[in-house]
Amino acid sequence: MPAVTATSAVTSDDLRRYVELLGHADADGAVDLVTELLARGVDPVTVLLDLVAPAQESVGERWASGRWSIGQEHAATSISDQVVAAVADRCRRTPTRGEIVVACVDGEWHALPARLFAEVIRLHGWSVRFLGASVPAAHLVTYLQRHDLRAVALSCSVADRLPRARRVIEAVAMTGVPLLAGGRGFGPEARWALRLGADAAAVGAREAVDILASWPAAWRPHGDPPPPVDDEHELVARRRSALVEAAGSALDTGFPGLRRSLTGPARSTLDESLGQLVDFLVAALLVDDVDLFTDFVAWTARILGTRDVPPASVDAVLGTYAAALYDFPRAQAQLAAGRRIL
Ligand code: B12
Repeated sequence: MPAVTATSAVTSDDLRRYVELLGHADADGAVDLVTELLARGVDPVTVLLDLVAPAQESVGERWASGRWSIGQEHAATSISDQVVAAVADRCRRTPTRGEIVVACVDGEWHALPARLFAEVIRLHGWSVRFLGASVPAAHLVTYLQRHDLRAVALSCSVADRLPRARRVIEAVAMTGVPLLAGGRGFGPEARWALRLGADAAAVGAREAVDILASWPAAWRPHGDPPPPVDDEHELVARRRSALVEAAGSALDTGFPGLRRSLTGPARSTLDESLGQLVDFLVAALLVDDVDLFTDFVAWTARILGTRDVPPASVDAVLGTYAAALYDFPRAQAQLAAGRRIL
């Protein structure tokens, strides 16, 4: 392996400059910066994974801590999208391997992580058809029937989409086309993807490149996934609206004036979190992993905390859900674990 020289890596100064340009919504400046890096000899995959991806993480952190508005985050992401397109344009490759379709799970709007992954594998010689955000299972299946593709790469960034990911994975399995699943929504080491029946899984694009190179040897060809433990996830999902309504009333009773006192974005973050807590509970029940739920509870408390919403209100919401779901033993256990970490 050749030694990495100072000029062939992305430096912390490059990253700082790039995030600053995103903060100023300076698209030309951002494209100029990556053009400069490519001219300096930085590998395009390094630009994508060591500049654009960590910068986007930092964008997420700034939004989470309330330092950046949603508008700033949207502007930054749109610029990173332009930057990825610019890298793709300046670094074209003649495909030497098969054709792969990359799509996001139905309801998953994080297209940029999937796009980064798609460009990385394209730079490694794969021919890529990129279908973008939120592709419903039926449309994906129709597409597979019309094109002769080597594999499907399914992207999921947020774990509350796992029930839909399961439907997509099951539908693709019927077509016989192998499916590689990836993205942070599939959990640590993408373990929930295998639980839902994916043939192979990876969190990051770099490991996925190795997995694709080893295709099909390292893949689990349509092995039957273990069935869900029971149907609690479906029964809880059906009660979503009633649960959210009960939680809203509990907040208004237990924390009078709280919701009215919040500004627009903080208020909508709190209101959305009521449904998201149910969605993550459903996903955690589906893959039977309490960490999925407790991690989200901790995340919610942190996000709401930076928006002046007390953690006790999250506890009150979980308490309301626990009372309403008294006859669901696994949901009870998850909710109790969620309340313990608050
Ligand atoms: C931009 C952004 C958005 C944009 C997305 C626009 C777009 N074009 O992508 C919009 C505004 C739509 C959005 C919406 C939401 N977002 Co958002 N978003 C982000 C942000 C800031 C950047 C995303 C990004 O570009 N990441 C790029 C890199 C960093 O992602 P990556 O996962 O490392 O990508 C690699 C791997 O995942 C892998 N990979 C990806 N796909 C695949 C596929 C395969 C097969 C393989 C093998 C690998 C692979 O390859 C990539 C390169 O290595 C992230 C912050 C973050 N840390 O990512 C939050 C973040 C993901 N969002 C978050 C949230 C909560 C939401 C919302 C729920 C907010 C809301 N209240 O509405 C919604 C959900 C929408 C939905 N249902 O999908 C949270 C998730 C928290 C959690 N606990 O899960 C994050 C982490 C923000 C935060 N810091 O808290 N978001």
